[in-house]
Amino acid sequence: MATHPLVAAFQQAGQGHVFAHVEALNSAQQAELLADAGEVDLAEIAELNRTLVQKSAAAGVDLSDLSPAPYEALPKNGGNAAAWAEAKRLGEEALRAGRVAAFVVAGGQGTRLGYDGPKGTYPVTPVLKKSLFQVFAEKIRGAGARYGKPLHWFIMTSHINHAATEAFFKENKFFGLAESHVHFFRQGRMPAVGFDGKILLEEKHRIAMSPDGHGGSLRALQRSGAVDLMQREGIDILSYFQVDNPLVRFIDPAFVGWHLKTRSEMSSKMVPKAYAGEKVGHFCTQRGQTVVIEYSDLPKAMQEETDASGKLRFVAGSIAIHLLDREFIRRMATGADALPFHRADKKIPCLDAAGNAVKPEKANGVKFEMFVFDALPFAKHPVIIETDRADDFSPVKNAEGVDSPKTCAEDQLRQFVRWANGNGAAVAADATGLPPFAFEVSPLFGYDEDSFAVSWAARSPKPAITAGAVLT
Ligand code: UD2
Repeated sequence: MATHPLVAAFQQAGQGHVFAHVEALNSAQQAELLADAGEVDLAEIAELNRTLVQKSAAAGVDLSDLSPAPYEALPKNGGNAAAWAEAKRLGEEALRAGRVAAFVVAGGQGTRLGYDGPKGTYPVTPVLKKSLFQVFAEKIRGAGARYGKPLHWFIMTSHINHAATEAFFKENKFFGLAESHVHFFRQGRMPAVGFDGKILLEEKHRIAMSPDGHGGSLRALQRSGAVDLMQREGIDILSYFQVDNPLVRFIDPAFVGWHLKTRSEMSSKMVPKAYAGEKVGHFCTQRGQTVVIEYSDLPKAMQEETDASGKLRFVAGSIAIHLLDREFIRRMATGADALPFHRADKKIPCLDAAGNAVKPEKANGVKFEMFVFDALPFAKHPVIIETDRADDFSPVKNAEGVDSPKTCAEDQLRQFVRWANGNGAAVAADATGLPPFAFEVSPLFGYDEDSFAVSWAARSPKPAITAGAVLT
């Protein structure tokens, strides 16, 4: 073992301590440690130590020359109605041609929600308590039926939840989707380091490794063969969304159309921020490029800055909904351009030099993550479009309060009421649009305003909307 080339490489890189306890390990454990070590790019870690770890925590984010990014406003907010209609037409054509696939990033740990299990298995709908994964699966089925082309769905997991995610789909018979159209792949991992740059051990036979951030999806898509599969299937647009947001319209013809007509390599949806300090990224322009500055990196004064009319200046919030061009993904994954890493200081359970377990009270090390929105500056012609928050964004992030299961279920209900009442139903609702009882619309009945209207028109008599009703 002492002569293994990996051990020598770690020693040479000043990381030899990773193998300090190797003599106490049995052969299976030694193999596990070697497998972990084999995943580590020592040159990359050395570079990150130099550029991120040995600097102050705030270093690394360039805030110079920032201005608010332009975006295509919705027609009701002054946008060009004819251009939006044309975009929708183009997007529908692309969907009918099967050029779009869905892609959810579901590798995160979901610690804030305090839920043990893959976040996609979390129950969210108001009556049937369908899981997030079921909601997405049924939206995909609904869209496949509407456009006459079953969509492919890519699901990125991490080493922490991969097996449990696959098992959940199997148990639920893929929620009626063809198994051949659902593709799971695991994202990459990065080792955590102490503030001294030394790689941390989780156990004597295990390096403290964590998912490499949702930006890791670009290289994982390429590595897993997803990009090649897209090419074989004639898919050139990947619709990216997060696992925590059941409202997301990831099959949105107008969005696809804007992406196509501007020849964009990466497109994003924005909502005007609900309040200055909302925890979303900010779309900005920096020396001619589109960038996203995360809420934690934009100084409070800039978050709160207003223009002459009193409106927030940096108003465009990123809700993590993007379209990615297939060949752009390939280029980002294999070419010279690479996403930067961000540093996150965390409490990382680990072993001390003597091999004793440490449960830190405060941050004791650094995790490295890539963010997918950092691809925007590399994309040609990126376009940002406005969307209605009520129709695209109500994530489940916290157990209580904002962005909780309660607010998310209420936002789903408000959406169902808008759809129903927009088609002549007369569901009572309070001033915020919330009905006095829970009911539910299956995505198979309607997954957006248009598909709902089609199903509603086809029904005679019209479905009764009462407490506990499920439109399916
Ligand atoms: C993200 C955005 C924020 C805003 C918000 C909207 C970042 C850094 N911030 O904040 O700007 O758009 O979402 O809801 O993205 N994930 C992986 N692998 C990883 C890490 C995360 O798949 O290694 C997935 C995770 O499963 C989830 C998504 O990425 O679907 C977002 O992760 P988060 O909950 O850490 O992001 P959040 O809420 O801090």
